[in-house]
Amino acid sequence: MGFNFKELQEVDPAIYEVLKNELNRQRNVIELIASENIVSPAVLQAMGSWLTNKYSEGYPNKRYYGGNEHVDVSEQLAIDRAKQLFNAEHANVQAHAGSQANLAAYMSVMKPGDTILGMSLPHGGHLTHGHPVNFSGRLFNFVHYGVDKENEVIDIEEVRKLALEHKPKVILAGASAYPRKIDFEAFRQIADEVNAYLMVDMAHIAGLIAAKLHPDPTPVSDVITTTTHKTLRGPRGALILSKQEDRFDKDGKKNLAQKVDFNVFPGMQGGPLEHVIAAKAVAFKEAMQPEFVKYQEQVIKNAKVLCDSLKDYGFRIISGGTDNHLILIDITSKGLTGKDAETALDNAMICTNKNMIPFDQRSPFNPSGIRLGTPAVTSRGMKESEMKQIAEWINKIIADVKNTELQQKIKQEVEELCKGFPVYKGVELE
Ligand code: DSN
Repeated sequence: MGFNFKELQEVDPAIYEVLKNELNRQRNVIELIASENIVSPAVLQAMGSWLTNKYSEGYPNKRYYGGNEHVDVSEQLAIDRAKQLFNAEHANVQAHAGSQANLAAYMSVMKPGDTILGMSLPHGGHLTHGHPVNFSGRLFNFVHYGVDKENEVIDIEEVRKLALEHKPKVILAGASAYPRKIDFEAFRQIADEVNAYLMVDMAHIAGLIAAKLHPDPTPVSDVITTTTHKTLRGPRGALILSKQEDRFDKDGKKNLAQKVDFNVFPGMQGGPLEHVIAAKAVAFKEAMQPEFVKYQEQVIKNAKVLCDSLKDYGFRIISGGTDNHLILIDITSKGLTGKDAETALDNAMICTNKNMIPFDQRSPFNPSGIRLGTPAVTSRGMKESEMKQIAEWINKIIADVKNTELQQKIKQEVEELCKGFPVYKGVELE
């Protein structure tokens, strides 16, 4: 892999040191954070390029600055590939991150103060799905649905009941800690019953959807947001897809696609990150290859094996299993809190994150759960046998959580395993 950091080493040894240390960390860690992944060298090269020098406010062929003839090509490729990958009518590739994508999408289908029905954060939703501390909860009137207390799966009857009661302008489907398939068609039916837009935030599962391994939100949604760096395995950033037509404003000055573009720029953002947009184009191309489908199949297989092995060790799994890339564990079933478990696993270089679980009695700073995911370990080439090994390590650490000697011993075993699955082979930082 062709990367040379000589100039950086000379100009800024402190930052060079951070890059070196972080590469070593990524090489020696079992990365189970469900929202992380490892991008390809091609994505890294596009992102770490001189395209960052260009100002290109506006859209391809309609810019406020000169000299955009080349970034017009990369941005148009990103748009066309995103549309092709998800079979969407319109794509905006400029959103800097998932939060910005969600704000632009909200502003395209609502006005501040309007009512929107989304999934609550402790039940698997996201901060930008109406949490009171976030812009979303401050600007819009969010009503929240959750999962059923018994089976911990989205309670679609509750969604219908709340929709009929509150008559939201928008219904939002999508989650950041939900291990089951989402039935977008059922959400569409409810949206139709109450004359609402359907918005989907598919950030976690975009890669699975691109590989056709999860129900597809595109035919039934008005607007879809996603980050590009999770299962989709692109650069850190976001994407908005939409229908051309606005179903409730057919004769308006702008159609829905135009509203989305307007709300990203000039509505919310300034200059687009053209180096990141070029890297998104590369990632979308990679996601169209047959190997990408095989990768996503393995992500799901790995999650199932990891989940089943943990279940066999007596862990309580939220909803009893997983259909996607992530597993949510009620770690109080082992007499621990999410924070204790995260710290102990971290000590052995097994990286997870503490997470709220549905109906959590604890606080977000020390919740009852941990969330695990398989996108990053699968990108390294790990398969079912490694998942069984990881589950065994997790079980040993959690069973004897204060045993720092054991954590150090497992850390060495983790390092040994990681050597067989190199990250950015050939990049050597002294
Ligand atoms: N922070 C992301 C996650 O971990 O799911 C969501 O934004």
